[in-house]
Amino acid sequence: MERTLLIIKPDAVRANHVGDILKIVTDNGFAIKATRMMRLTTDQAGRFYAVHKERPFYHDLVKFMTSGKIVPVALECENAVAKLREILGATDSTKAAPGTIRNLFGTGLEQNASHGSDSVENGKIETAFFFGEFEF
Ligand code: FUP
Repeated sequence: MERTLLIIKPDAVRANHVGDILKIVTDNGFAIKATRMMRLTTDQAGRFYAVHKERPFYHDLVKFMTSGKIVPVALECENAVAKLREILGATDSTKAAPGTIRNLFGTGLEQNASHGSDSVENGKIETAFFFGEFEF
């Protein structure tokens, strides 16, 4: 069974959309394997987004991701990585297809309500970033 990481970002947690987003995810056939609510430190957010370190938006992204609590969620289903990205919609919420999570709950490119792993390998790495094997 493929594993992927969903993060409900600070904008969506602040707006009280955690329940709405989890319902969409489970209605689409995903099993929730592990979750928690937490606030990332600057160091943790910087490490999570290390691949974007040289990009101009990195500093603001880390600031946003540490601006409030997040809800990381380890999900499993067949084709979990591609399927989650499909129901999240385009990275820029203003361009996300109607009915997708970013369309419904995001407001922009940075404040896009959610993160989904972008490859099967990153699905494994990112779920392991937040959850130990004993939590599965
Ligand atoms: P995604 O894989 O959909 O999360 O998108 P990217 O890896 O391209 O971007 C990572 C995060 O950086 C996204 F959540 C949005 C944010 N971002 C910006 O804030 N500004 C940009 O110009 C590009 C991306």
